[in-house]
Amino acid sequence: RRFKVAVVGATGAVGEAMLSILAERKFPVSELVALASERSAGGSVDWGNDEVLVRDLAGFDPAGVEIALFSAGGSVSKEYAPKFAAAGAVVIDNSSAFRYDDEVPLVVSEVNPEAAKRRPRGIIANPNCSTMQMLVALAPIHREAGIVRINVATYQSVSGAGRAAMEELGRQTGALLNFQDADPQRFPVQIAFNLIPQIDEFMDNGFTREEMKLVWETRKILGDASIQVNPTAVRVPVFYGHSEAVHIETRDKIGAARARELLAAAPGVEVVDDPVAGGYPTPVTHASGRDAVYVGRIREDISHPRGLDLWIVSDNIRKGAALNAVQIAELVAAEG
Ligand code: A2P
Ligand code: 11C
Repeated sequence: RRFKVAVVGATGAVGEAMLSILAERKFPVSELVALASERSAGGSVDWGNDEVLVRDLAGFDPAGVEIALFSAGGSVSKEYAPKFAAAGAVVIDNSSAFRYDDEVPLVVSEVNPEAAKRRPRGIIANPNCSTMQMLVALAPIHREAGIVRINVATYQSVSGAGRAAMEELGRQTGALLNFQDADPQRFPVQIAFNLIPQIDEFMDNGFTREEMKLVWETRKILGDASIQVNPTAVRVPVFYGHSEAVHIETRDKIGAARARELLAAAPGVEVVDDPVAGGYPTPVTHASGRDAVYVGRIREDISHPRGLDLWIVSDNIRKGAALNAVQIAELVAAEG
C-alpha cells in the first residue's frame, strides 16, 4: 500500500533531506506534497530524480494526506500539525512544539519504536538532534548496566540552526579571509574560526534550552525520570554533524571492552575506535551525509569506578532529524 505524504518545510535544510531520504529508502508514496511558506511557493524541490512543485502551506487543504512530516519550526507545527491530524494524517513533527506533551510519543526508532503506536493526538514527535544521537549510542548500555548520570558537552554544527545559519558560516569565513568584518546576524557572535557556548535561549536556571532538551528528552525517551543529565551545548564552525563528549556513570560497572561489544551489535551504531591517529569518528571524515551514529574514544573513566567515556558523532540533519522522521514514518506505514 502507498501513502499520500506531505513534507512541511520542504525547502529547509531538514525538509530537503527528508525528501531525499524518502526517495533513497523507496518509501511507498502515492503522492508527495511539498509545502513551505508563500516565499518559496511556486518553486520546486528535488525528490529523488523528480522535481516537485512547492505549495503554500497556508492555503493547502490537508484532507487526504496520510503521513505528514513537519520541519518548519515550532510555531508552524503548533498551528498546522493539529489541523493535519484532525484531517486524518499521522503527523511526525521535528519541532519541539509537542515533545513534552504526555499525549505525544517522543521516538528514536532504534530505542523506543513501540512508543509510536500510542499517539492519541495523531502526532509523533521527533527528538532534538543532540539527544537523538546520544541515545542511539547510550540505550544499549543503559539496558545492560543502568545509566545513573550523564555528563555531556556537545560540539554542534551550524546546519542545526537551519539554512541561513549555514550561509552565515560561509559568508563570515569568506569575509574574514578577505580582512572584512564577520557581521554576526543569525548567531549572537562570530561563528567562523570561533565557537559559541550558547544554543537557543537562556532559561532561569542558567542552562540554555538546548541543554535542557538533553535532560527532558533523555528522561522521556528512556522512560526513566531519575536519570541525571548535566549538559553544556556549544556551537562550532562545522557545517554538518554534531559531536558529543559523553561521560556516563552506571549502576553496575561496565568495562570499555563490553561497551564496545554492545555498541558494535547495536542498531544504527558504528564503532570507530582505534587509539591511533585518525582512528576515531569526526563530523567530516565519518558522519556528514551518512546515516549511522559513530562512536569512538570508548574508555573507562580514570576518575570514577563506574564511569565510561565516549565520543559520539552523527549527521544532525540525517539521523538527528530527517532520517529518524522517515524511520518513524516507516513504523507507521508498517502498521498498514
Ligand atoms: P521557506 O523556504 O518558504 O521560508 P530552515 O530551518 O532550513 O531555515 O528551513 C525552514 C523551513 O520552514 C523552510 O522550508 C521554510 O520555508 C519553512 N517555513 C518557515 N516558516 C514557514 C511558514 N510560516 N509556513 C510554511 N513554511 C514555513
Ligand atoms: C541545533 N539542536 O543544533 C538544534 C536544532 O529542537 O529540534 C534543532 C532544534 C530542535 O541548533
